[in-house]
Amino acid sequence: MSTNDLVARASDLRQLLTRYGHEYYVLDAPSVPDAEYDRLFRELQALEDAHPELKTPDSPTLRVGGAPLPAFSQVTHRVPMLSLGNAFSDMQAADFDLRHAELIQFDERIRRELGEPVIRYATEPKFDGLAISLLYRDGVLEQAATRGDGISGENVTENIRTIQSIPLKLAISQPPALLEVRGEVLMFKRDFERLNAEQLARGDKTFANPRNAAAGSLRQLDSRITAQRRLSFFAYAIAQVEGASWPATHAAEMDWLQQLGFPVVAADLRPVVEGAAGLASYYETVMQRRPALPFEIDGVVYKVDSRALQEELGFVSRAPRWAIAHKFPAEEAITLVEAIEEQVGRTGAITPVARLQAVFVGGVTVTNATLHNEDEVRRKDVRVGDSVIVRRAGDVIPEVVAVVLERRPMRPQAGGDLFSQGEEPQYPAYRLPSHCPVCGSHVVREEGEAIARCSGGLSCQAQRSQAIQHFAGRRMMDIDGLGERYIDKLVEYGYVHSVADL
Ligand code: JCF
Repeated sequence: MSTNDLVARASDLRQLLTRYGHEYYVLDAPSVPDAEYDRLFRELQALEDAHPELKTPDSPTLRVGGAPLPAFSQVTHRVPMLSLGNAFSDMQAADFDLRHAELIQFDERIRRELGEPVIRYATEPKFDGLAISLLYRDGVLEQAATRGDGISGENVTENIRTIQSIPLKLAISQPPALLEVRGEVLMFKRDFERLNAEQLARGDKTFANPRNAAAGSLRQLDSRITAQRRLSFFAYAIAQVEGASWPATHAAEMDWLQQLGFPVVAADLRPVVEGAAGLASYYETVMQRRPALPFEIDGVVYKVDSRALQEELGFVSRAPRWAIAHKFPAEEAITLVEAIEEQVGRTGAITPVARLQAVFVGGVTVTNATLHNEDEVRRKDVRVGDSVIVRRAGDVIPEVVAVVLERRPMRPQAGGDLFSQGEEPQYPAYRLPSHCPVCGSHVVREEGEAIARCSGGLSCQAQRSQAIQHFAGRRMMDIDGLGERYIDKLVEYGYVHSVADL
């Protein structure tokens, strides 16, 4: 091939791969099989390897990562990365005005300052990830930086290029001379689960939540590691534009970002609403949808939709006066393990349960959290006296995510002397009891099983009681008035030994 042909082929391949990648990773609608993408990718890689002068800063081949950096360099943000003021709602309150008092105040303040009767707000989920700033010059990604302290952050360009959904080149023929886009890097829940399973299988450390996993993956000096983690991105704002006009509303800005090739959150999750009532109903809707969303959010964000009105409102110190974050109840909290006890299920399955110092998490007060099974307790090394991160998402059973090891109660090591004053944990590692805590029968755990069981069968009061509960329950005989407590008493006092006695 002539040099001209090579240049043209490389350019065609880049264009095709960019389009197919966008279809796959942003639109979720691939138009070619994976094998075709891989074939073209390898062709471009081979071309660039043979003719390094063909490499360009927007080449999809950069997405596999490159040589490790000695350290991240610091970059000063051209436009500071601000924070948002907060509002909270008390969802326990029955009355609308009490439940959403802070929202009503926010809307009143804005209306008063603008002298407008009704304000239109752009809404969006508040992503629980890491804020990133992306700088495009003449349509090509030039630099990506973390928020840092808001004034300067770390240059993570190499790592950001490995995120498949972030355009290396804007999807328009006449790109603005300069465009700075802000958004959030995060890890989808399913990618987080998969990563943790892989880490576990490899004997590497697992991450406590998708946010930590995203942060840990983005802050790798070796971008080839970042490339192997599935990170995602959502754009949520423009920080500066040169050489194109800035859309007149936030909603139009989001639509434009989408046209330029950026992933933005689905349109039904970012409606434009009116007034405090519109905000409140959006908040309650998103809170309902939260557990089913594929990514974690810690609240929602409201912005005055009109850019003209935003400019009129301006900024206070480090936050815009025209936007706030409206937080959801936290899904994670730290509390103390007071005891670890075992629960015996209907089929004898023994589940270790952490008895916790009461803590408000996920909108309710939690005093127990499941530890799943013996291996899980040992893997997480949960002990009495430990401070633990408890998580309750949606309606799922609260669980202990991790121990805060720095807070573990320690004592001087037994047998230590002047020269070896080590410390050891005050409480021993957990062991499943050898006998059922309810009936004293042997506990057995079959080879290859995660679950240990009480071998007592229906001679075990716990198994009997739960068998009867199961029989009387909604999914079986649905016997009115025969609930858990009543059955426990009937079994405890020996009035009922089996369902036949009912
Ligand atoms: O997570 C978001 N949707 C979000 C977070 C959107 C924004 O416009 C933000 C933000 C955090 C800080 N703006 C700022 C200044």
